[in-house]
Amino acid sequence: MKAALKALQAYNVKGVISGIAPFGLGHINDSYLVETVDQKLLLQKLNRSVFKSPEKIESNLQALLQAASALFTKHYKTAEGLYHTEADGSFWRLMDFIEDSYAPETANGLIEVEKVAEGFGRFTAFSNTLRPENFKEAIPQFHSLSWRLEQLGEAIEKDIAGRLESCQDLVKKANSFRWIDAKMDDLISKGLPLRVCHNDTKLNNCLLSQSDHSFRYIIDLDTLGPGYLLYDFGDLMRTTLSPTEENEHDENLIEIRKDYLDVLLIGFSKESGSVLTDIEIQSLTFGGLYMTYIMAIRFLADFLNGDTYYKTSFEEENFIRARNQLRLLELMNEL
Ligand code: GN1
Ligand code: MG
Repeated sequence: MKAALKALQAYNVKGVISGIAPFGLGHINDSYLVETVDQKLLLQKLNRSVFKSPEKIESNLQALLQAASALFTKHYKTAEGLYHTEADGSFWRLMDFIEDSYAPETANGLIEVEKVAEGFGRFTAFSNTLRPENFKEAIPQFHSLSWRLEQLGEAIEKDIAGRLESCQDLVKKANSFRWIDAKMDDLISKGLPLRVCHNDTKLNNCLLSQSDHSFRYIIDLDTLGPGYLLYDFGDLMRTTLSPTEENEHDENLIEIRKDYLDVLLIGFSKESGSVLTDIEIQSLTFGGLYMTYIMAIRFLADFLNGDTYYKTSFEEENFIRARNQLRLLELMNEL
């Protein structure tokens, strides 16, 4: 906590700090709830092995938040006018903690789907006013499926953790969906436009009001930058259509709730519709296949690499995550 306290000093927080406690469930960064007598704040420590160039995130936040949208929670600046500060070799940032709100892990009811879809739809309408060339890719090639498939290939070849034998079926299944990569290339060659995307629109990156589920804020802006709209709509499909969490043990519980997809499309289009191009509208649901596939590949590669990227809470977790994404992908492909 010493480093956290040191980081907090850079933001000139008013009042005595009465508590700092770990908070939240993200797979990558560490978050802390900071309490003073009169306010609650969220302090985050950036995962440096994932985000190797924090200055890119800083630059994206500067470009984004100067456009001052009510879609995002307040981010505090240091005396130097920066959102990040370095303390004990780590990069930190400080935001308002939003009370009476929650970040859903799975969608429990159409009202949640509607509000999250509207929230990300509003984000899309807003981000249409931003120019992709003013934003940087925080992680180069983050959503390039070709690159992710290459990484999986390397992981298979090295089999560094000696796990290949145990996941041959998943590797085979994953290989049967390689056509998704070719289809994406085809869409790009047909003029799919690049825009500023959130690039991590999983359900729990949207804060809803605890009282009436209304949309509050879009959070987790680490990967915000150039991208294709189908990434954002696709990650919403990936994380809302099944009632299961990413690490669900029982594969048979994975299902596609068709009515959830209908509400997702209606809510998202209602808020973003006027800024979407025809090719984007036509490729929205392909995004579900693309994002589910890319996550399957990433989880499988991390399992083969011995769990070096995602936080895990049990040994088989990345195997189970990959298996579940592939099951979800099969079901989506049957739609
Ligand atoms: C990571 O940080 P978090 O949990 O929102 C990952 C996303 C994945 C997601 C899968 C920088 O997001 O790309 O979709 O896990 N973020 C990064 O749950 O790799
Ligand atoms: Mg994140």
